[in-house]
Amino acid sequence: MVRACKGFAGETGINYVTPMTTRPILIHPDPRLKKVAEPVGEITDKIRVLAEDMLETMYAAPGIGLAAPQVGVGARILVMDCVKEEGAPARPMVLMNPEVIGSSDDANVYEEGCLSIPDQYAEVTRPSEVDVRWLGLDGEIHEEHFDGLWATCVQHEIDHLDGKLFIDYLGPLKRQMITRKMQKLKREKARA
Ligand code: K1U
Ligand code: ZN
Repeated sequence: MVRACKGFAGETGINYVTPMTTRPILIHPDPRLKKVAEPVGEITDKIRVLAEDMLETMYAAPGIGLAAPQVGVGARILVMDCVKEEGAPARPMVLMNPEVIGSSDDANVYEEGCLSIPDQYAEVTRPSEVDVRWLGLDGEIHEEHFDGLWATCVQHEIDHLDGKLFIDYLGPLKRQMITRKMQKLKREKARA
């Protein structure tokens, strides 16, 4: 589909007419989800298209975040929009080479999900607030303090860039049970 990315304008720097594509999301277990992603060097058109496709894929899923390894690209790029509103994108963000540069001592428990582990949810404890530094599509370094769902989401997505899934925080039995369910789901999808 070719359409103007009006909704993605603003801080993402994506505001031109371009084909937008959703990409297939990898399902756990997949070795590409376990790899540490490579830092982004130059901001090329290929990177811009990837970021745009990731936002499109995230909104279509629907989800509040997505990391490049989930669409099979081993680059340190994540997108997120945790504004809970129906309809148009609210605050689409593209973070490249994100780093947590500070985190609160107090923790937050959130029942997390993952687009690579469909229909499975579990409580994960993480710092409730984090300071994050990243490279934006505008070529500038950004820093922001995140709390609430944004803090949970950005940590979940940075984990993806380090080859880590939310189930890695669970005990071995629960993790194995979820992994088996996903193996079954993948076998069924392959047969269909
Ligand atoms: O990384 C991902 O797989 C995306 C994931 C992000 C996330 C969810 C919950 C806690 C931390 C990180 C999702 O978006 S799962 C879907 C989801 O949470 C959601 C979907 C529609 C509306 C609201 C939330
Ligand atoms: Zn995830």
